[in-house]
Amino acid sequence: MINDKVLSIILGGGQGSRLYPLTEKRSKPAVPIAGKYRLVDIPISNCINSDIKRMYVLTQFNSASLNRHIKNTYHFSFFSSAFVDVLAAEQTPESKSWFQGTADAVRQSMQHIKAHDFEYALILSGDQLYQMDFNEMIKAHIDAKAEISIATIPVNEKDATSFGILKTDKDNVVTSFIEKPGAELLPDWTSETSDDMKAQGRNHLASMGIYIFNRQLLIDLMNNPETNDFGKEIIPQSIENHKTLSYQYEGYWTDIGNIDSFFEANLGFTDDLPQFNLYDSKQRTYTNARILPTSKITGTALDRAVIAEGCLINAAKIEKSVIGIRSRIGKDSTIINTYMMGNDDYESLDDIYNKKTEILLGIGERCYLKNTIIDKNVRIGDDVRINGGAHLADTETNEYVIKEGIVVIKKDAIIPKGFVL
Ligand code: ADQ
Ligand code: ADP
Repeated sequence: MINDKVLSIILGGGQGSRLYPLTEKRSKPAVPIAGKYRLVDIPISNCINSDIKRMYVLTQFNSASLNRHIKNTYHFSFFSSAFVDVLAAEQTPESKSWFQGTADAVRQSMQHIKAHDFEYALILSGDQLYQMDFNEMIKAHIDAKAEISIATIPVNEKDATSFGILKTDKDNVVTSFIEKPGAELLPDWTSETSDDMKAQGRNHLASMGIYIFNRQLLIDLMNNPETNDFGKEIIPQSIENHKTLSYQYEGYWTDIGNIDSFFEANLGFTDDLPQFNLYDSKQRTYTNARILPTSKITGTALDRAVIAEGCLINAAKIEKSVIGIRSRIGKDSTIINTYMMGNDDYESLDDIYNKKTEILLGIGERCYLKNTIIDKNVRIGDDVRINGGAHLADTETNEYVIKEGIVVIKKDAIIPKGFVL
């Protein structure tokens, strides 16, 4: 089987500054999404669904929550060669610094990667939401006798400046590549796309940051210490001498690398027909099987609410919101356009009745929260009103950050009773 010849390398994130403050206390792959998953579950699930079972997750710093999540979630049979291992930037006699970029992350991990028997390295981003069968891409790579393949997707002009943009010949072989071109260059970088894509104004072919490299080529390229990044250096420098195939994909795919796109992607799960289908038994999304109790909801008007397990909800209204595991929401509160990540644990009845903490975990009574992301283990007192939106300027305090009108309450923050924003 070809899948046995593939080793997957998941780029778990650099400093994660674009997702700050969600990455303040954890590494990017450990950021919770859709109420019960972590970012890293998406590429790992795609690999498992494609029968690729050897995965490294490269991350800039080693967070306890990432290690715990991987350790608690991905158990494989004793007799199988499958594994998901985290490789954090480490100091060795050869390298004393953190990863300088995506290629440098792979380079610094080559001693672990090379120890495996594989023919194709599948390099994936850790911050994208999509469901893709990698076997079709691998098959196209082998059939074309390519040395490198890049998964590509048509994008519109507005988005094109954020991606690597490429052009191909009639056989889908990449002939030129430019990383994040300025808007003035775009007219020279259009491609012929399908009628459906054209109708949506998607006339530029973007790299999805998903690559296949043949083993020996990857080893050779990693021997050149001058290159730090796939998009900026390796790909543009390789296309001339190494046959590079564009594998075009037209399904749902979104980059969730910043707060705005992360928020949109999470609220997307409340759509009538979410573009990312969690309810598909052929393409499961795996995560920690936490053995949580059912959610208990009283007196709440629910409209497009996605509610994870283990919640205790007495709110008046929840609209277009994702409520994560073990969330607690008090009486008469209203939650709109919000992604609440939930809690790592419950407070005991003793703590609650004996008022050991003044403000309980979760959201208090008579609160109004709109356009917010509430990180884990937050305590919001009674009568708090946070009305996020474009009228709020970007700012940061110890408790929250506002980015493009979205109010992000930081992990473990305590918002006092009666606070208004
Ligand atoms: P970007 O997403 O902007 O563009 P980059 O920031 O390099 O590229 O990130 C790619 C992936 O690698 C992300 O998952 C990121 O978290 C991770 N990453 C970044 N630095 C890392 C590091 N030092 N260690 C470990 N992981 C790291 C890339 C390509 C574009 C392409 C887009 C598609 O360069 O050509 O269009 O992806 O999203
Ligand atoms: P989840 O995936 O449910 O968010 P985490 O792995 O982040 O779970 O753990 C949630 C909390 O449970 C942690 O903050 C920690 O206190 C506790 N916990 C879970 N697993 C362990 C473990 N193996 N050792 C110690 N604490 C753990």
